Amino acid sequence: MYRRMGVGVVVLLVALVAASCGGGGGKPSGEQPGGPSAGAVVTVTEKEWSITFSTAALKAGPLKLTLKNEGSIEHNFIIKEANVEVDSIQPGQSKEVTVTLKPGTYTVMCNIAGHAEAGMQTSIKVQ
Ligand SMILES: [Cu+2]
Repeated sequence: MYRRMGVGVVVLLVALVAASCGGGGGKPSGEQPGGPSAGAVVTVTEKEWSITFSTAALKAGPLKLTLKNEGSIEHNFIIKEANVEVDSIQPGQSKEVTVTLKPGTYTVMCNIAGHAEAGMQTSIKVQ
């Protein structure tokens, strides 16, 4: 049994080495071999009057959002369809929230009166 496992590991290693020596022809893959449990990290910058995601390529599953308020007044962070609400992010402050999103389109906004209307509303696509 141990012998069999040993052979399996060797075969796997050879396959990995072969893959990594395969030349520069392949495009780099964004997939991490560690598995999906790690979750992606995305920075969201809020200020007057915008909400900006560090990446537009959001994948379904656990997502760690770092919410940065780079404005000069307090803001909130809402993902409507996912019932995510982070209140009272002060100027210069960062808050972290982990969300698990399914594929779809979500409305992201600050719900302080007048802020969404002024531009602090956007939609994100999760694939
Ligand atoms: Cu706001």
